[in-house]
Amino acid sequence: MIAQIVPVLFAFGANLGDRGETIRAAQRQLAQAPGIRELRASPLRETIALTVHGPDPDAPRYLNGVAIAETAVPPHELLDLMQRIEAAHGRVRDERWGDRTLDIDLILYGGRVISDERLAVPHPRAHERDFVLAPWLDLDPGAVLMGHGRVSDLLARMGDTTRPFVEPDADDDAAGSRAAG
Ligand code: A4P
Ligand code: MG
Repeated sequence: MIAQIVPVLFAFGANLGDRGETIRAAQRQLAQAPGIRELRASPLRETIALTVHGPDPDAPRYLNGVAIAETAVPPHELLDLMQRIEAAHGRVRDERWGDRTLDIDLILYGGRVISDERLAVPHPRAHERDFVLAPWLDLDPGAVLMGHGRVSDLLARMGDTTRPFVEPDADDDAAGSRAAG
């Protein structure tokens, strides 16, 4: 059987280490993986940590972003790949919703509904999370979340507590040497 190519949506979160660099590196690794193409990543946003006790303004802030791509990789193989990339960036799993160097979630896999012991897609909590919806809206102002409607409406209803994040410019060194010269 020839695998079908489907659009997918990934979400990324990090609140330990060099958050932005980790997320960008993970996105490059996904983009270069066999069977994944056309990856387009959102701007990153700075967000308040949501813990099992609720939002915690004293916990290290997260950077969050999303990326869309096209793939023929089956969903559970994609999850394996995501978890290998998390592990390569030092992800440790101890407490649920605990601090982490990198979390990659699969929000959508084409129009598929998956619910088993390893994978729930569409991601069951995406619709109530500004840190997923806001960067998605940055990337795609017309975005629609399967089963929940327009992302702009969802976000307007819940309120957006995220903040744009200005990433260090990759050309900083060049700019610095220009300024110095
Ligand atoms: N799993 C099931 N469905 C999926 C999916 N669609 N994508 C399973 C990825 N994984 C999925 O995940 C636990 C298990 O979920 C995996 O083994 C996989 O088989 P995990 O990454 O080990 O643990 P987790 O992320 O702590 O758990 P959970 O419940 O998935 O967390 P959430 O709901 O993703 O929330 N606050 C801010 N500001 N920003 C964040 O990004 N993220 C979380 C994690 C909490 N607070 C946050 C943020
Ligand atoms: Mg996760």
